Amino acid sequence: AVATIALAAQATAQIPALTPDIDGKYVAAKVGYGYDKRVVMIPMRDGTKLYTVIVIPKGGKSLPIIMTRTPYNAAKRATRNESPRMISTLPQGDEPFVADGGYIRVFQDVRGKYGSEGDYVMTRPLKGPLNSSEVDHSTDAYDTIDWLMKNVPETNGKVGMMGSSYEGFTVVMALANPHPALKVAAPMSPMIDGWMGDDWFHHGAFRQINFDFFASQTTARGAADDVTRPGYDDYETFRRAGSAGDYAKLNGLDGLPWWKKLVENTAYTPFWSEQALDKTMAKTPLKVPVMWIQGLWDQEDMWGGVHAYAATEPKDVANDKSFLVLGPWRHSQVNYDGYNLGPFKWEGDTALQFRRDTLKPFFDQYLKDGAPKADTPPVLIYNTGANHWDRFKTWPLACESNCQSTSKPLYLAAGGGLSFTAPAAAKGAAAFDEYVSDPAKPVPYVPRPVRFADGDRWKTWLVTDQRAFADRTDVLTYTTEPLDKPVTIAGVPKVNLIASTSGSDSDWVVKLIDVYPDEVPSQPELGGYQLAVGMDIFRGRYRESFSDPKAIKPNTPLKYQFILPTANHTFLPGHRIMVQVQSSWFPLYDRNPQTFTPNILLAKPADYVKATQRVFRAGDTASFIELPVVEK
Ligand code: PG9
Repeated sequence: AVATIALAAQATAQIPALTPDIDGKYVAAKVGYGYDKRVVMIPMRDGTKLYTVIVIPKGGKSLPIIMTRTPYNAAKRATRNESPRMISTLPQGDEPFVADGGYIRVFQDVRGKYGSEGDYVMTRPLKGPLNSSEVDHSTDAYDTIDWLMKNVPETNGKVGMMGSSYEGFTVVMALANPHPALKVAAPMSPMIDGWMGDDWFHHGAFRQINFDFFASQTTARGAADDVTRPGYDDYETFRRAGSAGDYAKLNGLDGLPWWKKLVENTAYTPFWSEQALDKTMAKTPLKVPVMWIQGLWDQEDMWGGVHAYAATEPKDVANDKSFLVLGPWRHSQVNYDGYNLGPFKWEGDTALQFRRDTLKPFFDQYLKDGAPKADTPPVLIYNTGANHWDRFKTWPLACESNCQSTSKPLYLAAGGGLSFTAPAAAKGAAAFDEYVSDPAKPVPYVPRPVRFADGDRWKTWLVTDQRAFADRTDVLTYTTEPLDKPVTIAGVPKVNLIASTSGSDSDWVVKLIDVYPDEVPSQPELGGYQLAVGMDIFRGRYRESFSDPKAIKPNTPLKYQFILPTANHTFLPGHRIMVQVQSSWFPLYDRNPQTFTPNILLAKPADYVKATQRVFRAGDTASFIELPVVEK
């Protein structure tokens, strides 16, 4: 018994007391780090502090800063990989800038998101009628730059800003009243006018894919839960729900403040027109050189970059402030690989070529002490048919008047034809083609099943083969003969549709398509491919006024004029040009009930009716697309 007691005492002495293994004291050893990452809370003029990550090359001196202001988590944006190398830590798009340790990089959370204090307001408008507070993204950018100038000893006192989409919008905001140290800016696919053709609406038609976006943006300060949907096919889910408003209600999104703003501003109210940044930027000459950048198949912000360029260019009298770059890219692809978009392959990595050979020298010129003047073309645009970059002095090359070439009408013709020759006046009854648009069976925007959550499908949807829709009985298709010589367009195609509906409201979707030859030996899957060069939707109730919607007079041919996305495209010999017309594009766009209701977002099941649609094509009711054809 004595021995047992002795053994037990010995065992107790050897067993250490239980202690916790997370003591919160660990600091990772930064072995071999080529940079310093500082996280600071920068105070704004109203006392709100914004979470800011500053990444500085080790030993850096007299370096310029490139800044991005984001609603998408600055800490994450500054951490592609956890790596001791700056090039690996920062996003892919930054590689040319940081490869030689020549730049300081700053990412900041906008107010109200992730690490930043303050209230979040979706794309917070500039101070003024829509913003009675003393702060906006322009003042926040100003205050941040001011702080960086005083607190980052490694800088040479020069700042550039770049960023895409929402981050492009914050770049443009900083230009409204730029800090003197802001020397250059590159808004990429910036959100400029959310009603005309960026994110929220296109010519008044609501983009339902944004339910997911604003739910993720406005249900939490940080990362929000993913939106769940009951079925695999969003086409069916949204069709069953009814109107966009019914979908919002069913999913508990109708209480979100942003949804209420959308419902109150379904038309082009001052809420939209007053915050359209192309209008703001047009008012005063640019103080800072700006390179407006976007993709030619930009599925989110197709309107912004080109319109902001067009708005600022006239006041750029010395031709040294407003530059335009359009690549063969999807939304934000400028910051990733640019070898291809879907099955369309380009001459190398067009995105890297641009970042390395054009954007970096442009930033260097304005930001690096003693850097040479860059050889920046006023306009750099990829020709998506001939497959090469074009450097132009002005843009567009062709338009209705005062351009190098004058646009040419391409007429919808009898028997599904399409021709540059004006059709004769119809003898007897007016010539038209007809289809029935049935809201119960809307035309899908991509072949079903439709998955908004499938990011890869979304990124390439604008280059979807339009053959999937060409033969539906509710899609009209018009095609030229195979071309015997190239036709190059460089500018903005404009739709002149003369159409009637048996309903009292209607949507019109028009697509300008390059039809590939029946056989493409080098890439057989492109044989007969119908590639949309530009397509868009127009909500008929806005025919006379964007701000004051009106019912459409039934069964009356009326003119619908709207623009298609900007294009620089050569239709090659052997290809055909095609135009498709339809009245729905679901579920990307909510359905038009085809009965005039005060607010389409709140339409009720009884409002949805079939309508007989006619597209006219002769004499003074000829429908055509004004094509910006370049004459040699
Ligand atoms: N296209 C996105 C967005 C920007 C602004 C408002 C709403 C959406 C984006 O990619 O950031």
